[in-house]
Amino acid sequence: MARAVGPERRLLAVYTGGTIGMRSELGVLVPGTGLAAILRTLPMFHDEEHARARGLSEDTLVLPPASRNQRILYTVLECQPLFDSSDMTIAEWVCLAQTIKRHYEQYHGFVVIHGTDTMAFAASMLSFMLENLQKTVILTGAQVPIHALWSDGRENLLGALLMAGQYVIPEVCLFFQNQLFRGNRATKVDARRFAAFCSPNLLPLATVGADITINRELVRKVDGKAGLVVHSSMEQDVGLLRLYPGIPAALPPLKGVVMETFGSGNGPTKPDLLQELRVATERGLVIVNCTHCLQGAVTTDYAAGMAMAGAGVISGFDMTSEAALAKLSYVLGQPGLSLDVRKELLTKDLRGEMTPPSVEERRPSLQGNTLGGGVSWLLSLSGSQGSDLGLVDFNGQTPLHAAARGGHTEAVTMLLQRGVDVNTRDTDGFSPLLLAVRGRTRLTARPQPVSQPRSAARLPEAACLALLCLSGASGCHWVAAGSRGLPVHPGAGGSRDGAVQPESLPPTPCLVPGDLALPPVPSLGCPRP
Ligand code: ASN
Repeated sequence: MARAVGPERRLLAVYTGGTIGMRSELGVLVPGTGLAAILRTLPMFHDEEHARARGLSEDTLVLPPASRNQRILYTVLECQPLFDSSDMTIAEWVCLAQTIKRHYEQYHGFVVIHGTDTMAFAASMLSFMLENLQKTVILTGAQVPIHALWSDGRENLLGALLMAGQYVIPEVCLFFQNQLFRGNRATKVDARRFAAFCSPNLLPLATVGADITINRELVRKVDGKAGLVVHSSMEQDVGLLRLYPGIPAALPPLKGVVMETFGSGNGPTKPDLLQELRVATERGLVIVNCTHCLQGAVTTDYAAGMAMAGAGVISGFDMTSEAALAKLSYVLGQPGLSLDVRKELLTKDLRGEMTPPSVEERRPSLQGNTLGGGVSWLLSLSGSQGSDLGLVDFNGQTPLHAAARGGHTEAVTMLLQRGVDVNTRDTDGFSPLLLAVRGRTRLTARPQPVSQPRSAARLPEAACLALLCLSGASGCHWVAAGSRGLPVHPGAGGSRDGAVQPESLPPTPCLVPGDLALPPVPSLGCPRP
């Protein structure tokens, strides 16, 4: 390790994508172009006056002086396409290594701007690909886009440029939140906090505060005469297998799988992978998404996370993989539940094992198959003695309100069979039946596209009918649906014992309460259907 000398230090900043340059599109974060243009407008990243006086070319940016007699000049090389790093593979990292090799003689050091989700993989890969490295290579990125008011991107990128410009640390490093780690010792531990990385088994190579402290004895020594070798022939057919208790020698067809994903639950958006996941989940395989980070939760903030939800993968929120495996085993082992109810159970906190997002925090998700909190609460109780299915929450709602409102037929059926009162009014005066009818009204008001899966389109109706069939709708004054423009359901048949199938319902017309105008649905503490 040496302090870099010379009046000008030239760096190449290779921008591969990641949150640092992302923008929001349709409510999810996607890679954004034009990072150099943004940096040019930020005085901490570019001294235009100096650039003009010095006659620097258009593509060269220059930092304000960090020391009296040294300037750091840098060029941003923007990759095409840009990636959410969840989509990076060994092939992209080989290209990155070759890019560094191609520009090796022109620059004093290299900064790689990369998404955080797979940054530790990238840094590790590069450390093996780049042999006899004599120059500093630093990967960095951000948890929040650089153009946001409160972003870690500015500090991280500036720190990486300063470290690569001022010091010769001949290693592949990762700079995040004022710490310079050896790249192949770092791991992403937090999906949200700015201190996203740690190096559990090696102290940082450097720490930046008011002063920069370099752990000199940790920095690897180099053979000054050897030239850089890039190892491009990396085997791609390698995998990562986490053992779990009871793993069999040959994997049987599984019913449930915990999938460890990157950061906030992101994964590759390769169509073939997503298609396989979709086919598997549609066949009935239950896949729970857990982040490999120690802290943070699975969200649908990124397009790469939304894709997982779209493939039918269930969010494990902030569950550990250990808890998710145990929960899968428990939920799939319960007799007599439908697949939908099992999936709903997995999204609920049953034993304090996870923190599902509050209603306000919930983003519209492609999963759209969530019961209200009341049902998980019910189901967590239903196996134990002393459960009271008629308990209400602070809105005066029973689990049946949540199930009816969400149109979850099986849950409605089960609750009614266990005697939960269909006429209990919540604090806004709604009974479960009214909520189910209302759900159906809203659905039928908007014609569903023909391609809409039948089950999704029919659930509220089925729940409504289940309520009517199983409760007998006694004690209320009802008028036929026709008066409110609701179609009459033509089904036939039904059962008190099993789940009600939309096809096998009795010829009960779908009814609405005649003496009630339908007020707006109040906030129920559960997601809207
Ligand atoms: N999903 C992003 C990425 O890895 C996460 C980030 O950069 N903070 O590209």
